[in-house]
Formats: sequence, structure tokens, C-alpha cells
Amino acid sequence: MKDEVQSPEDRSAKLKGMGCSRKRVEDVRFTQGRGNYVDDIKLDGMLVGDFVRSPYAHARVASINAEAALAIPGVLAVITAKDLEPLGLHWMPTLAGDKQMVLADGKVLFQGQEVAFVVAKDRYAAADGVAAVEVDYEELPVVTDPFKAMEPDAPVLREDLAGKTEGAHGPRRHHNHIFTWEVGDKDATEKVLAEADVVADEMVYYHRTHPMPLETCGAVASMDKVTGKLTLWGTFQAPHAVRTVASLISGIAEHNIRVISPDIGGGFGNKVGVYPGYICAIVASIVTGKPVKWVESRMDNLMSTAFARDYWMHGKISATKEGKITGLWCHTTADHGGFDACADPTKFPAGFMNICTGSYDIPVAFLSVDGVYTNKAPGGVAYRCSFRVTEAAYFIERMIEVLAIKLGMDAAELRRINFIRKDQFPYQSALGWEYDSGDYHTAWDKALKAVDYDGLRAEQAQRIEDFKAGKTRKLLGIGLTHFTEIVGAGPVKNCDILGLGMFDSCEIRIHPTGSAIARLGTISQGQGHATTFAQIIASEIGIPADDITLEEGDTDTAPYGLGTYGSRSTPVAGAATAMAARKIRAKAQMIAAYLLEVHDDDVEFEVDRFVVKGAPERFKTMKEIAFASYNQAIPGVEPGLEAVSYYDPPNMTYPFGAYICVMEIDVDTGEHKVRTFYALDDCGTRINPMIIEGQVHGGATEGYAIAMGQEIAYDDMGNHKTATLMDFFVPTAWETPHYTTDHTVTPSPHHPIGAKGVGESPNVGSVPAFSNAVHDAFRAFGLVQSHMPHDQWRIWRIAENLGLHS
Ligand code: MCN
Ligand code: CUM
Repeated sequence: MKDEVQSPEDRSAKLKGMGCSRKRVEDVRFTQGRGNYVDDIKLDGMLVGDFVRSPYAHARVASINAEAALAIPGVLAVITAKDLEPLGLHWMPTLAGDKQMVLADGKVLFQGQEVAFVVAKDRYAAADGVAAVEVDYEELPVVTDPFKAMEPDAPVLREDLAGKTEGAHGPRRHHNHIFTWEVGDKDATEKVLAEADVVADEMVYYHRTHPMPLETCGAVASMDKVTGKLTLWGTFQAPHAVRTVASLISGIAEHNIRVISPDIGGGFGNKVGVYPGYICAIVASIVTGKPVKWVESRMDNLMSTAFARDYWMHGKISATKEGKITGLWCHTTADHGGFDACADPTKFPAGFMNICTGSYDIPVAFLSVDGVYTNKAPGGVAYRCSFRVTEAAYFIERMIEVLAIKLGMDAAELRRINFIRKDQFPYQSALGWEYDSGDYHTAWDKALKAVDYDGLRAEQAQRIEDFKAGKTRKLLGIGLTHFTEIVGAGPVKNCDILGLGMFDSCEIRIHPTGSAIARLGTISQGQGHATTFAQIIASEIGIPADDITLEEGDTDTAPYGLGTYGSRSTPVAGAATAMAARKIRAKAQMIAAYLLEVHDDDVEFEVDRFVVKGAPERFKTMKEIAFASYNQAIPGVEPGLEAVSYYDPPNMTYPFGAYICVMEIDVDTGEHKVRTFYALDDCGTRINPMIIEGQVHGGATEGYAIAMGQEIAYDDMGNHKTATLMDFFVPTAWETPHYTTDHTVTPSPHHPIGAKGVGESPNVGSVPAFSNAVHDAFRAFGLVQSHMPHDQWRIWRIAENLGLHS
């Protein structure tokens, strides 16, 4: 056969395995209108549900009158909290140990809150029904500022918690207080700060924003009264967890619930949480005996589903005169809105924010976080955050810049002298993590060289001269960031959600002709899992990636897994995939040895076959082995070729990166132009470089939006000021900067293929890079700290406040 004379290199290239920029197999469907999203699901007799939402941010619901709505042709039911109460479904547990109203029970706590669910024959009748429901509200005083919420006489938001001094995460010291979380050594840190040569003290605010996936959240519930089986299609980033939670809440046996995440039009964390719409669709289907669909509008999505950030981070960082950092202290006030519906692992009420020592070797540190209720939408773990790592990275990368100003030092040099050194890994951080691997100096030097850092600083100095001499009105900012991520939750001993340990899984079946199907416990929302996970299998067992079907998201067929968020798919399910493939390879080795009539140890794996050691002309290809496993009786070996792996990672993975943004700023108009954006990522072993680059482009663009204009803003009455795309900034191709991507490769020592996650890195790293560029442009004129988003008006204000317009 022609195939057999090919060199190992040629055969390897044919597999399109790890390291290959294999084209996304998903896109054949997506670009030809063959995607299958929740709203594409149409079932016989399907009804549609829609919400009556509160126009007020804080009000008592005096009465709800559905009479007029029910008189509208096509409107079948109006469900309120009173209807859900007998079922115990008027409130639901949140993933953060709090509880949340499904429908307004006595009062509303944020504008846009779900008050009643109108079920109708179609979308139009549902909308008419929503408009016709009459609700009497009595307005209550509104708090949108978490600091005011903690004042002694602040209005009581959560009356259901009145008098409760214990919360899910320990004592509550005020009626609007949710939790306090403390990590690190408080006394030692305060001592170091008191004795330090230099201390920088700053409030760093990371504003509230929103993931804004292209597809909004939605679900179709179909209760089959004959079989007793509930099928639930929905925009779920964790379908198995949804099945278990749905079973626990509803009392329906878990085997009678089938949860399916079909194609998801972007998740970005927005689709991790459990929303009232899912519950109401299920209840409505049970009540009516018909399938019920609920799909949000864009406005609903921006107003009521998981936001991101809203962290007020007060930091103090100390150093010697030479710039060696000696300690870090941080107190964060976290605005969680009306209910604590974050989705962090149980032990971590503020996620992994204790990665806030970043890339630096900081001997002592202390972090405390206070979670606070306000009259805003709940949620909070969203937008490529890796569980609040974005906030942590922004905090430390701003604090480093502030410290550099205090010290009168170059910020690149300050970073370099404080980086954790390569020989310090595995590194134990002061706030409790063990960083698996890193080589920060190499990445940093490569990045600075790539952008000609020294040349840029010289150009900037000249620009400042020219500005002062009246020769130009444009300033130049150089925004530096070196971030360290923590992704891949996680060891089951540390990480669970509602008691479900955060392992993940992969099941592989090889067909007789040598092609395969693999199923995972994760679910792609655009990350290209069908493309990349097949590549892992291709490299591990020598079957071409093109011959492997990859399936996710159907709980009736996929092995149990905790889903896709926190960039955990590669670190956890990717590891499971490699382990399952290795089980198959081990069995294949026995089959090959039998067929070749040698001992198991006398054959070795080579790309796509087992070869007899020392006799390269004697081999069996994986295709031949697969066929033999189905058609030959092999003593001591079961027929068939399949394996499953449930993988509990020993540690998380710590990807990192060096990002540099060069920005021109017009002092008179506040306009900016990104001249260069250089992004170096190290995510360990790279499975598909093209997909990684796509992840970086997407995440950096989101970071650009957040840093330069995007905001979920409220007025003092709690009115949502940015609930449409007229007001909520989403960059188009016109605004999006050009990116230069680069990489280093420092494999994870504990991951079977050495891979770390990458999905969230560009968002974590780019926001501080953009923000630092704005700050750096004005550093020479005295700017120390200014809050995001740096929109045109706010940049103009900076210049105005610094007296640059006179
Ligand atoms: N990859 C790789 N080599 C590596 C690491 C990753 O080739 N060393 C590939 C993976 O195989 C996968 C992709 O990069 O195809 C992302 O992998 P990973 O970093 O493991 O992240 P997840 O698959 O777990 O995706 C989650 C992450 C998160 S948490 C958010 S939020 C986010 C993000 O992914 N949401 C996204 N990227 C997104 N991209 C799209 N298009 N849509 C979203 O909703
Ligand atoms: Cu926190 S956004 Mo992603 O983890 O789905």
C-alpha cells in the first residue's frame, strides 16, 4: 500500500493532531446556516413564555392583576410567585449558597426583575399579555452604591434574611452584608506595610459590565406526561449540573430528565447561572402539558442575566527604595446586586481573587472581600473571568503601575525585578496557591524586544517635550501587563459547585473501520472543542482527527462533567481525553502484540501504528487493530475498543502572558487610537495555534470594549442606563484594534499533555494593558489613578483635571 511507505512525519501530518492549525470543523455548519440554537428548536404545539419585569429597582409588589392579559386571544396562563409557592419554586437556590426569587415574592430588588410569566400560543400574544398585566408597585428607597448599602441606616434589601447573622460563607455584620472572605496573613502584612520604605495606596475600581453573547439566554422545556420524561434544551454551559439541580429542585428523578445544550451562540460565563426563565419554562410545560419556549430579548439579557465585575479594590503595596516588593494588602467591596448568584466554587465566595499577587514574588499578603447586596441585577461570574481572576489581574497590574510612579521607576523594570523566577516553580504564593510552572523573564524580554520598548520610551519622552513646546496635542501611552491566570477547576478536594466535584470526563469509542466518536462532559460555546479535542485523540492514538466525531452537551449520552467555564475544558476535560485515549492505546498494544505474535513489551507506538521493536517492517496500524478488536477472538482481551476517563486534576494550571498596548491619545477630544497591541501567551502545550489565536483576538476585543467604553451603568434610582446596544459599547470591526500574537511554551508539569487553558487569558491580560496605556500617557502630567471605562469623555476629563486644556 502506498500509505505504508510514508515517513513518520508524513503520516503524522495526516493525522492533524496536536500543534496543527486545523481548520474549525464546526464552521461548515455555522457558515451555512446549519447551526441549531435554542431558538431554532420548534416542537409540535410549542407555547412561548415571556416575563413581566419590574420597572423599579426597589419596590413592594402590592398586587398583580392578570385579568386583562388572560382576556387576550392566545394568552393561556399568567404565572406569579403565588402559583409557584405551593410547589416550593417561588425561590431557588443560587450557585453561591444564597437563594433568589424566581418570580417577585412581595417585592422586587432590581430593575428588570421577573415579576410574572405569561404563557401564550406565540411570541406576539405573549408580548401583548406582558403589556396587559397590571402590577401595583409601591416604591422603596434604592441603593446602588455598595458603600452606602453598608451604612447603618441603609434600607433593608433582603427582608427574607432579616435577623440572620450567619450567611452561606460565615457571619454577616449588616443587613446588606453577604459575606467576608479573608486569606493570607493580616498581621504580618500590616507590619510590613508599616515598616516599608515606600507604600502605594490606591482604590482600583473594576466597573460592572456584561458578557453580551450574540445569542441571549433561553430554554425549551418539554414534559412528556406519558413517559414522565422532561427534556430541557437550553443555553447551558454546564448541562449535567443543570440536570442534577433540576432533579433536586423539582423532585423529578434524574434519569427522567434529559438536558441538552445545542449550539450555543457564545457563553462567556453568561450561561453558567440558573435563571428564572428556565424554571418558569419547566413549570409552564408541566402545567400545560405542552412544550414551552422562553428566549430573552437583548434588553432582558443586558438587564437581568449575570453581569461581570463591580469590584471596588482598595490596595496597598509596599517596597524597598530599590523596588523590591515586600507586601500586598487588599480590601475589596464586591457589589453582588440583589441576590448572590455568583458561580464560584463553594469554598471561594470571591472566586480565585487570591491570585492577586499576580506574577510577583510577594513574601506576605492579605486579602479580604466583603460581598454586599445592592439594587442591581444578580450574577457576577461572567465574561472570561476565570472566577474573578480578571479583577485580581487588573488590581495587581494597576498597583504595580502606581508603585512605579511612587518609586519613580520604569514599570517594566519594576516588574522584572519582582517576577517569580523560573527556578522557583512550583511556587507557593502568599495567598495559598501553588503555581505549577512559568518562565516570566523569558516571556517579558521577548515582549519588550518585540515592541522595541526602549525605542518606544524614547519616542514618548520626545512626545512629551513636543507637547510641552506646543508642537503636538497627542500623547503616547505604553500599557504594560504581565498576568498570571489560574484555570482548570479543579481538584475535587478544593472545588465543587453545589457539592458537585469539579472533575471532567471523556468517553471514546473506536469503530471497527478505525474511525471514532468521542463524548465529553464539557460544552463548546464557540471555543472549537469539536476541532481541538479530536486533535488530542489523533496524536494520542493515531487516528486522523478528521475521522473522529466529537459530541458534547447531551446528558443522555455524554459522560458526567461539570461543563465549560473558567477555561477548564483543556486543563480538565482535555486531560480526560488524553487519559481515555491512553487506555485505548494500552489495549491496542495488547491486540497488536497478539496479531504480530510477539510479547506486549516488544511492540512500540509510532504515530499511527504499533511496530515490532527492531523490525520496523513488522507493524499493525490502528485501523487494523480496530478491525481486529471487533472481528477476532483474542485470548484474554474483551472485544471492542473503547474507554472512558473521569479526570480529577491534581492542581490547577497557571497560564500567563505579557501584553503591551501602545496608544495615541488626543488631549483635546479624548479620542484614542491603538497603534500596537502585542499579546504573548503561554498556555503550555498548544493544541491548535489558530484556535488559540482566535481566542486571543476575541478575548482582547472584549477587553478593549471593557477598558475603553463598555459599562453597565445605573442612575441613583437604579434605572439601567445601558440596556440597549445604542448605549452599551460593543466594538465592531471599525473600532477593533489590530493584534500581534506571540507565544512561549512552558508546559504544565501535571497535565498529561502539558496544556493549560487559554480562553480567558486575553480578557484577563488585555484590560490592564489598555487601561495602563491610558494612565501611562498622562503619567508625566501627574495622573496616578482613574477609573474605567476610559471612554472619550472620561479621557477628556482626565486632561481637563490635569490642566492640559488651558
Ligand atoms: N486550546 C488549545 N491549546 C491550549 C489551550 C486551549 O488549542 N493549550 C484550545 C482548546 O482546545 C479550545 C480553546 O482553545 O478549543 C479554549 O480552550 P480552554 O482555554 O480550555 O477554554 P474552554 O474551552 O474551557 O472555554 C472557556 C473559556 C471561557 S471560561 C469563556 S468565558 C469564553 C472563552 O472560553 N467564552 C467563549 N472563549 C470563548 N470563545 C467563544 N468563541 N465563545 C465563548 O462563549
Ligand atoms: Cu467566568 S466567564 Mo467563563 O468562566 O464561562
